[in-house]
Amino acid sequence: FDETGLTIVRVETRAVNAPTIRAHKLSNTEISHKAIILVRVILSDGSIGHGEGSTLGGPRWAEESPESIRASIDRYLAPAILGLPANRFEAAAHAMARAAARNTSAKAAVESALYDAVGHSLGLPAAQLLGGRMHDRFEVIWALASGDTDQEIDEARAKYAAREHRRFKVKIGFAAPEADLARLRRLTEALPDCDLIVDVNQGWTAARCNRWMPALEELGVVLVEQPVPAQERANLARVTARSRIPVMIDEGAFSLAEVAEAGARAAGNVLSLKLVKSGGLQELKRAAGIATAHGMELYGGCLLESGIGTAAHLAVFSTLPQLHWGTEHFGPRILTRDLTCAGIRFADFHIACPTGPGLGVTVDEAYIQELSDGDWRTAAA
Ligand code: MUC
Ligand code: MG
Repeated sequence: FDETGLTIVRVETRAVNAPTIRAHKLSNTEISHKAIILVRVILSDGSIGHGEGSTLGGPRWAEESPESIRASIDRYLAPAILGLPANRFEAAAHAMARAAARNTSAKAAVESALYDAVGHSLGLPAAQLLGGRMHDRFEVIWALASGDTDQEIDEARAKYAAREHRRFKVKIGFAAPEADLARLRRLTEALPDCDLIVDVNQGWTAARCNRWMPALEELGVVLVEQPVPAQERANLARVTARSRIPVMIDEGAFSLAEVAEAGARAAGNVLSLKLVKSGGLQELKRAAGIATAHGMELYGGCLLESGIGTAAHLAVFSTLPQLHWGTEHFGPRILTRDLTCAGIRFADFHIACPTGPGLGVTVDEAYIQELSDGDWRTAAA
């Protein structure tokens, strides 16, 4: 028993497939629906918390799939935490770490739900439980990823005119570099007041980087994300050393040891922070600390989460002394309809950090019911 007397009594999962407003293309996958595993944690006082397990294109962006996330929660992670004191977050994370290696998206989903549930029970925002807020809002980046330049120009101009976004991340690496460069040139000409970031999603070799990074520099691209394969941290270090544009490591650094290695080798000078990589809110804060200790800048990454996962990220981001590049949590807007109906607010190129108890969002139960093919499934101890 703990100070509050609260225990974890039930963990439930549910699979939904939420449509996106358009196709979203990466170098290695393309989606028109976002598969999401939702988690619900129920405490002994009846408090409920929600979390979200994210993937992109099945096991394409990383090794976890919606099916594996749900199975690892139901079969291993939930039994490991059932009956534990609810507000001992470190102990719950430790129990999950012992129950399963990696499975970071699954662990992050459960931990998000736990913070949400305890926050609701105590009437405190999750950010308060993570050290307290230092920021109220962040500049929010939008991703251009249809691959159709005319459509992307129209989309970006509309976002800019509506004061929704003025920094854009362009997904490249699915076409030849010559074609990507031509597309980027048209985008820079059409969006003179906007910043462009490119995400190659591991699509280039180090040799291609040597050949094409100077051209990106010439176009005024402000940041290049994960140009080479994830496991090639030595090559990423070489590319970073040669580049005058900041280089961000994304798929190449999941664990704290990988973040430390990236920092020590200067494999990237910016880290993309994601729950799906860190495996939990506390671990995400630690990743930020390790990167900062190595002099890396921080970027608030996403994996197209709905408002639930977005709020979990914002809870952590809001407690960091500095998030140099702002965040790309545009997920609630890429879905035709978000899974939350209150708490997520975008205004004047920014996203506001929710302030209510727990994650500070209201889950749209009716819409979730509409989207999912089954009911909540209870994990047995
Ligand atoms: C990634 O690799 O960054 C995040 C935004 C987006 O458009 O794709 C994702 C994944
Ligand atoms: Mg990326």
